[in-house]
Amino acid sequence: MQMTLRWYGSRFDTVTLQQIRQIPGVTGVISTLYDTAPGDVWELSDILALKKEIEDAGLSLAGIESVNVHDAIKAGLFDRDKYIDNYIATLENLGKADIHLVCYNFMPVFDWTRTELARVRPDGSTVLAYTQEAVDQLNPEEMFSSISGDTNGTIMPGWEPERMQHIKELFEMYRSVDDEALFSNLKYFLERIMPVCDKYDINMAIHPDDPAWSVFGLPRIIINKANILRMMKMVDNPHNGVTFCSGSYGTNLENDLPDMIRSLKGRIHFAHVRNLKFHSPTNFEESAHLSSDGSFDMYEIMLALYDIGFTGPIRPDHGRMIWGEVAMPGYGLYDRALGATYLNGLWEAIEKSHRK
Ligand SMILES: [Mn+2]
Repeated sequence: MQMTLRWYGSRFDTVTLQQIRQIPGVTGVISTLYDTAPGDVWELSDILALKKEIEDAGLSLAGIESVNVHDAIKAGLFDRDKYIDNYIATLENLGKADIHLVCYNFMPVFDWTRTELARVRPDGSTVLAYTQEAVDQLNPEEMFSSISGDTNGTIMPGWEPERMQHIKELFEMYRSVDDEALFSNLKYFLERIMPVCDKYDINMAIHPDDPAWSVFGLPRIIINKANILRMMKMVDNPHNGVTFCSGSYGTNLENDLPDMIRSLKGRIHFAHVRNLKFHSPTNFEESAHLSSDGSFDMYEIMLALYDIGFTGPIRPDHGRMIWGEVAMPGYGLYDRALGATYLNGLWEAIEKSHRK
């Protein structure tokens, strides 16, 4: 296991590499070329420059989150092959730069959905939160404008203003795409990219849909154990793997997180570990990482990762906004640093108790 933090690049992130370097036990970052659009080919020189900047700061570039998949691929449009060719060219360049992990998602239109970006908790910290009741009262365009005032001046991944201007067209694109069609479009994409992944040993790690159910009538497939096992089997290659995100699969309380982890042995290439606090099955907020602050048993989650011999990068994913920090919601320095330290503590305890 390698503890990492997500980092958006020096032009976009409020957190610096020097700060990340000082968090004990964090040895790498997960980054991206944040100013590329889905469908663009990533230039090798840009990838190498990003890698060098990170390594010069004493950290490693442990993987990419994300190389986004163009909507034409997800919706299975007539021109999808052009975008898949570009995706393959990007993977080829990442492989040449000795990068072997790519996180992506296959969610139509939105990367993720929250109804509040700064819900105030009793201790005064603020967190991202979701209530189904709020979603049911909004249309998708209102959803964007309702949260866009709370981003602290940052651009949130998947909610880029340019994209949201075309939201009606995006919904139109997916009108005839149901879960089965989305599965088959994912299979087509994976079958085409597996040869380049085999050549460069690149682990593809699909991120679950968040929340793990359909919103605004859009299809959603990466939501539970049955679907993710189906996905593994439909393109049965170890490079076709997953990002296990406890906070995303955990949105559905019927998902047994440790059991899911154990069923995915060998196919979890990347882990996001964070906690949620539920007020009802459809009203939750992102809590601190500690088990006692949320609804999940974080020890059992880390133990399951240990038991399957997980060796990939892990990150504390989102954190609360605390101590007056102003940053991208979920991506401040302080609470993610506390989360990384806590998860490292759990891991050390698990490791040592197994050695005895
Ligand atoms: Mn995640």
